Amino acid sequence: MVDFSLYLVTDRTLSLGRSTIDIVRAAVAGGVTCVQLREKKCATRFFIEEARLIKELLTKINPAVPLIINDRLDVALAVGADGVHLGQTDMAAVDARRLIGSSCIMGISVESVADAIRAENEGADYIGISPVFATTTKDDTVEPLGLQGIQAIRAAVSLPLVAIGGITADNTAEVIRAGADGIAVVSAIVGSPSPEDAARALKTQIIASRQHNRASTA
Ligand code: TZP
Ligand code: MG
Repeated sequence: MVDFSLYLVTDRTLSLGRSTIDIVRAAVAGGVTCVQLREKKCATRFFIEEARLIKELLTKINPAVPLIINDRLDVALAVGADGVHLGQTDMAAVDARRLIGSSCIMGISVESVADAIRAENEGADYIGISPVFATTTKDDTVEPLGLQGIQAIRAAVSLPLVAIGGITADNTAEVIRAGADGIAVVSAIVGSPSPEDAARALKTQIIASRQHNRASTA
């Protein structure tokens, strides 16, 4: 069972000159439970080399933390990554599933309740709700879905839900209370002077808000 509670999405352009591998190492030390390698502009060979290094690192420091590759099934298959993450204009989920097989994790970004229901029907393992809040990290997002968007998707599907977009330690609690199983962040960790401390602060919020959810449903 994969723990999607604190999901790091990498971005070399926001890392203040630090390497992705150093960011990942620090973030995992701070409590990140899942890592997505997201490379929008680099040679395929570089992407594969980097993915292989990060897979080796995770296997060494915390084998329970899966490596998910953004968009590129070929890169995921080449390095034996744990999963792939696809958006609404990437390869269709049914085609991807045929290529990656049943044991590879497949995450799908959704921008509406209808997308979420389709992703569930098409064999996704988890859903990324995108974006929850406004963000400058990604420039082709739809209007933010907000906390109401999380609630509506929570009511429609039973897959694990990971919220992404504009999430910080200040709004993590409301995101979890709205029904997300986890948060995915780029800038809150990658752009922090201390990715380890940033991850730890987010984790603290997640744990506290889960306890709050449990207490209020008991
Ligand atoms: N997909 C939807 S929003 C987003 C991605 C990759 C970027 C989120 O970045 P940040 O910095 O956590 O707002
Ligand atoms: Mg994509």
